[in-house]
Amino acid sequence: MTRLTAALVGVLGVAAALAAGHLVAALVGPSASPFLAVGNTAIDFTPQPVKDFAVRAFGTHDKLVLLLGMAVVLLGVAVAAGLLSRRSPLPGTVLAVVLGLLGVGAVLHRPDLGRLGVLAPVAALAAGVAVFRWLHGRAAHPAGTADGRRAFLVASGATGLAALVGQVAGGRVDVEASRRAVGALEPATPAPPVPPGADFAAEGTPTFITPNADFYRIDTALSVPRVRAEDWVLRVHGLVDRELTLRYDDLRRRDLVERTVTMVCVSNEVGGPYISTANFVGVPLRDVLLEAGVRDGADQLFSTSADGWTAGSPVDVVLEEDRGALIALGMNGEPLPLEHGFPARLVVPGLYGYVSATKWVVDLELTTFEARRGYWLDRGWARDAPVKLMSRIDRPERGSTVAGRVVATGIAWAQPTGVSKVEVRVDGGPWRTATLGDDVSGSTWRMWRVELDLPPGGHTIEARAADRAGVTQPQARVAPVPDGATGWHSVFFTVS
Ligand SMILES: Nc1nc2c(c(=O)[nH]1)N[C@H]1C(S)=C(S)[C@@H](COP(=O)(O)O)O[C@H]1N2
Ligand SMILES: [Mo]
Repeated sequence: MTRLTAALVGVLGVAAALAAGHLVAALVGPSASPFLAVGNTAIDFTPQPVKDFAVRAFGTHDKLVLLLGMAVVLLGVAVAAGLLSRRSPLPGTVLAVVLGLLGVGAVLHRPDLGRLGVLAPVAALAAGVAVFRWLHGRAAHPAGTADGRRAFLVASGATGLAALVGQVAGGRVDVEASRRAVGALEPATPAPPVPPGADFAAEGTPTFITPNADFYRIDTALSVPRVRAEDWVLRVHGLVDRELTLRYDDLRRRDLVERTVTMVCVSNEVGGPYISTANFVGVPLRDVLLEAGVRDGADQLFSTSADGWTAGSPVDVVLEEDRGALIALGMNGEPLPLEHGFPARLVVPGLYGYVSATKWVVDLELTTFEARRGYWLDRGWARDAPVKLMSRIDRPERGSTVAGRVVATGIAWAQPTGVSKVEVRVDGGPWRTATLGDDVSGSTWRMWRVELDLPPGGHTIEARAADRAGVTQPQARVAPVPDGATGWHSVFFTVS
């Protein structure tokens, strides 16, 4: 057998294994797909500093980088398995079994899969071993003859095609069709329109409402959970007077409300990009919890996603009438995009996403902070995580050169009370009060703008915000871990 043939046999064996696993996973739970299960488990086991590094280095592409890395390693293993097996199929068979068992282990480790999930990597193992041995037999046996070569080529082609079909067919839980069928979610109570003076987008701030395609995205999901609206069920249970089981239609038939809310990630650095604003449409979370009847002693609302991710929010916060916490179904005039939690997610203004904003939410348990711990709590992050008072400078940009008069703009946020003032200073000089954009609500960011006359040369601009309670944003720099960054954003730029 030539080296090339041997490598091809190895690669096709692995392709067949992945495709078979993927196909079976479509039936027993998409995250059982062996490649994804191994990837997800790798994420769970990755040490926190490495995760932080990956997010810093690759931003929201961190997961793509992981998948590509795994694909390269797997390709290497497949080629090696083929090359080692030129004389006998034994080494490749052993490797296939080891890889399969790795998949079984990964699936067993997933919190979101029942025992049936194991069928996917078992199918992968069986298909991998069978196809590898079959192709090996074709390649080794009638070596050299034209007929033998043709038979091997046909067999390889058929395997490649079958693997492709398995991979494509496995991915098709038709959640896109389900989302299209949901159609428009008309709120009975729309959000007040955002006044045109709310942002300074022409001068460098973000638009007040972030388009869905630009909304920041943070989650641990390697593949987006694919839950169809018609299959979705939300269970409300635990320390309640009566358990509720809510279906999508139960919720969408209610009077929906629309609220403009700014969401922030706790891992946002001072000056960072992980903040966005949308019009969310949904059902007040408070109403649903009051229907269930929250018992005394329940201090935590523990929410679980379809992929097993969990978050714990303070019950008193989510029950506040003015807080406006939602079970959201829609975002900016559409059903939630898949990456932002379709069919349903939680949105709680003023709490960082990791303690409140569960996407693909399927379970709400009223419990205590003693009894259960959300996903990020055992990974170094705090239990209590209200969003911190913060401001960011968007213009001038770091390191830029500005000609003539400088228009500085930016954003500030202080959920749920709202921003009352933003001040800027240049080169440590006196503070100047910026003009604020029109106010939308305490649950959203507030944009600011100030014109500065500066001499040519290098300058450093700093900003600080104050909230409606009169608290001023603290100067001291604190890193995001464990409960959010603080400190004044400062930007160095040059006037020409
Ligand atoms: N199921 C699930 N929900 C999740 C997360 C997650 O990893 N899984 N991440 C949370 C975090 S840390 C943040 S900041 C917000 C981000 O929501 P977005 O991706 O829609 O911006 O979602 C939250 N909800
Ligand atoms: Mo986050």
